Amino acid sequence: MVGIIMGSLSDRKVMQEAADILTELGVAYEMDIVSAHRTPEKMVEYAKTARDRGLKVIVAGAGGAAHLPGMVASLTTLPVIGVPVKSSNSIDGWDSVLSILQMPSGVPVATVALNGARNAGILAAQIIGAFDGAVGNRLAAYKEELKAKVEEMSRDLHQ
Ligand code: RP5
Repeated sequence: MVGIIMGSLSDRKVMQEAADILTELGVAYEMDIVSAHRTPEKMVEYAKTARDRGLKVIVAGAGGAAHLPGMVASLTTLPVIGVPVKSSNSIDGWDSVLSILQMPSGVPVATVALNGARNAGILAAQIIGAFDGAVGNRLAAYKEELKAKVEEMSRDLHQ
């Protein structure tokens, strides 16, 4: 249901967090390495066939001159969530953030925080959960867990 792609195997550690939360929320995903600059034909093929292959949302992560999310968004009508990855050669990650965030009008990429793959996974699940009741219910339970943790912190503070 969710396609997770990344520009390099070096992005895997960050992008695995999207996969892990999707597993927790019971949302199926596939994962692949697709590079905008090094495998452009694969990127075009991936984006153009994504809808017909049954994907509903694409989570795309890349670092540096991170063109993968934006180029994929230009080739599909599926929602694309972009994860700026702070790669080893990056200028503090600003290169990744700005190249994913600053899309032209008409070609949106829902950009999460630097290395924010977990939020990308949650957002992907929320898009699916808008139409899938079971996923929606699991998300509601997840939000309750978040709430319970903060309430516990508050209790600890006042003890
Ligand atoms: C980008 O360049 C990748 O997304 C990765 O974040 C970065 C470095 O790639 P490698 O040199 O590790 O393959 O294309």
